[in-house]
Amino acid sequence: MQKLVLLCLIFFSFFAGALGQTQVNSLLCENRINPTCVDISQPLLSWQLSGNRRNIRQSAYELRVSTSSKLLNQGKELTWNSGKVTADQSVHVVYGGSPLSSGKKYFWQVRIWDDKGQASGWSPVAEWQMGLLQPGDWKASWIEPGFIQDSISRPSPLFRKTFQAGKKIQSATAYITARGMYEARINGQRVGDALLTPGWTSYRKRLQYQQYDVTNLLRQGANAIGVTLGVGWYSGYLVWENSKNHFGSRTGLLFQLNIQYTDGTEEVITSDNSWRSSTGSILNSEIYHGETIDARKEKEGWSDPGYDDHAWSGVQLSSDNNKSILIATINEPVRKHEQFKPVRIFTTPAGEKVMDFGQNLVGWVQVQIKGRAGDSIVLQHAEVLDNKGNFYTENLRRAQQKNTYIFKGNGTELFEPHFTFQGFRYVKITGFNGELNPDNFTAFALYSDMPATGDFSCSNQLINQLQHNIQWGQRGNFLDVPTDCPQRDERLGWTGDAQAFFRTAAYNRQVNNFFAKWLKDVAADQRSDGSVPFLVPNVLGDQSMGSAGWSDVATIVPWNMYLAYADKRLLEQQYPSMKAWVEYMHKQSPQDLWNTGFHFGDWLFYHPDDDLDGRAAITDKYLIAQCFYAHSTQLLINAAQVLGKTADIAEYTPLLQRIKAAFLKEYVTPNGRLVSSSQTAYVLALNFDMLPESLREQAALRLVENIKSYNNHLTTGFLGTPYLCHVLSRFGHLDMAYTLLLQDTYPSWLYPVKMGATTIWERWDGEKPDHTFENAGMNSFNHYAYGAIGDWMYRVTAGIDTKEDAPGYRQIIIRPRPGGSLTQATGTLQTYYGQIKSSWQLQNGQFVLDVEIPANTTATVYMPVKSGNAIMESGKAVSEQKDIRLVSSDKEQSLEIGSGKYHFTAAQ
Ligand code: RAM
Repeated sequence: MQKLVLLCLIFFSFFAGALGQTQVNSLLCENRINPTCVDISQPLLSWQLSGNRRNIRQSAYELRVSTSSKLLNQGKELTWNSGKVTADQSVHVVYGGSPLSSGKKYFWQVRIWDDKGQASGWSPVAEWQMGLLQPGDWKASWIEPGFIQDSISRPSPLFRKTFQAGKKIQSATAYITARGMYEARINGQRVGDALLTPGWTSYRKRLQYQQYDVTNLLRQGANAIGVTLGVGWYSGYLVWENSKNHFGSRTGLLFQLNIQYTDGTEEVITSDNSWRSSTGSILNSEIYHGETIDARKEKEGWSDPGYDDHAWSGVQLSSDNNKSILIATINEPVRKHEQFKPVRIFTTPAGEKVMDFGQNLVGWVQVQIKGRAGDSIVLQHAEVLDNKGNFYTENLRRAQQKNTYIFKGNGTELFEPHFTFQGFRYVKITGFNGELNPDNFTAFALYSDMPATGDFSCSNQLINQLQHNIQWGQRGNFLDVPTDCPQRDERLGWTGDAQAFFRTAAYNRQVNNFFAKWLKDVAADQRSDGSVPFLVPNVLGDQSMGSAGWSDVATIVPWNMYLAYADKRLLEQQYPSMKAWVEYMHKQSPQDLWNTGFHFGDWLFYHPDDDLDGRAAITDKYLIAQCFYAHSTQLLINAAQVLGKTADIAEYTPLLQRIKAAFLKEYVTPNGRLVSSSQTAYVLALNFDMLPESLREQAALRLVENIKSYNNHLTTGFLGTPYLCHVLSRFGHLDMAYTLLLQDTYPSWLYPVKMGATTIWERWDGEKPDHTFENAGMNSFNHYAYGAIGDWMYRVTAGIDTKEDAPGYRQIIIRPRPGGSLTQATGTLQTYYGQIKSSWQLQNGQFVLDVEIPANTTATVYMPVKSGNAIMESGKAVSEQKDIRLVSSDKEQSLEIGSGKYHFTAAQ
């Protein structure tokens, strides 16, 4: 029967497609496919149009929502029927039906009318499930183990509960969270596949719970629930000072299972004082240090109903039973992704057994091997080998990154950790005397499960490897929060790194829910005077705040989120946080000059090894602060314009002028020379429009001169680097931007690539040409900040961008800018509307450009050819094509197009 329905569907869509009918698909609720755990009273709904002709637009839509998929199809008893709405909006349509209820599932579909007024069929049915909307919906109590916990090694507690399901089960939903991390089982089977749950938030103010459909794990009759906890971010070691218990010292569990029986009755099973507790095989588990598992201590069958738990302890109710801070999880969970086998197992000169997985990744190694009872196998993790080829862990500082598995000795045993992760390419094995076979070891990459959206490739293989490294830097550092690095005793949500990399991140993956969640923590951890922490979640305390370029995350990420995803609701929600941060700077700046306080400055800018002529590329920290003060104020004004906050526009526009005037007075000579003659100083002044028009051209020339004086090398740090090539290409120095991009001696983007890097390094010269290392105190080989060049590769080389006044790629810009020795480049981007593609090549004096524009959008395509050179599309002159509008000027030629695929050619 199912097969028949599927066949009919395939036939129908083929038929509809052949008829040229527009179809609707890819339905998203709150940016996700069929999400559970929605606690928003008016979720946002989006869909895509497709069809096989050009210029598809939506002229109207109709949405319907129901609590039953059957009734939905019949159009009966609808929770919402939007009726036919004349609008071209297909993204972030606000649910407008009757109030949504806690825990309920909703089914929905949409049909549209296209630009010809032709109706599509109804889309396939999608669904979402609400979370628990009121604190009172939580019937469960927070529980802790009933035994005295070992506060030093902290074995993972086990919790257990059995119950009878007296009737036939219709559906069952589990709501789970923990102080610490949890892994839950029902009747011996794991609940869901999310890892490191409940994820990391500012736990004192916001704690996420997850929601699982567990209908299939339950059965009529006896059932058992088993949950184990780790200390995780909640009370594990965090920050380099070897401190733990940042959010509390007592781990705990909150568990609720809502069962619907087929007879319409409901039963709720909750964590309470009837549960049992004990310990099992996890002797300790720390994010930085790894996990120790003693398989001999495993309590076999401990989450099955038949297990005998009479020797277990009871549990205690937590003294803190607060449920008011619980929030639904909106971002994608951390899951297992790529798998790697060792590409090489070898003995180092120091005599150690090491395996190389070929990729610096973040996750863990699963071991499947035989051993004798009581023997152990110890895995230590490192990113690099030293210049002698030995296993190198000094740059991990205090993080041990060590997993120890003790065998129980009955055949092949499978081990992997639960509440930790490692950053590594190399694994050293000790304690195991048997032969090491690659089959016994599998490395899994773990990261937040955000859909991949972008790709970039070109004719230069080193740049392609750079793109690979950027993407792996993102995978490894997007584990529920954006971190600086994933391996040493840090792994923290550094705000400066996140803002620097945001735009690149939003090309590579759909990061809106990931960052929407984190931005709420940014706002939650903002101090009452508006200052923003260096880290979010903030585990450094109330004094570690207010650095230029770090705290500006509060304005830079929301604004750039708006450009990438056009979600006004998010901008509105973040607006108070954006404004508070600008107000904070305002208060620090009596003469409109922000020249006080601590700043990281242009972090890790280039210091020559032999600083003989004193030319380290230092940029005055207050000059930087003033530039970011202006930038944040500008972004606040932008947001106020979008949100119609006229009073704020009137207030901040003159403030911005005064900030720029104060900058000119303090940091710029009358002839336009900046007091810091560094690349970053010129880059920031130009990128943030700090200079009057009349001084810009010569400032750009000074920047170029500076680069030349370093023999065509960059010297910028975390703050200058993201904008460096953008400033060069914007001010007419595209050639220099390409020279920097293609430079391969350090400092440069390709130097690490040439040294064999598989991720982005924290420092330009993390490993020197002689294979010695930079200062081990701060030398990560997986730090995404310098990967911010990815944004330029997508936006300038491939040329994919959005118009700022039609953001979220509603109106697309395709403006490829070939340069350097590149002969070909391709960028693709999955947007809410569908795929954008810009792929160019230089072929016998011709510029060839293949473009793909999704339905319900339009694009302006800029051809980088001399005006007057005739542009052809699929072999016909564009001037003769009705649906392409050519705008030609002395400077450039552009084409206005609608959706579809295009093949443009023109003489260069
Ligand atoms: C380092 C981190 C991070 C940076 C801060 C200032 O410890 O690696 O990248 O933002 O310092």
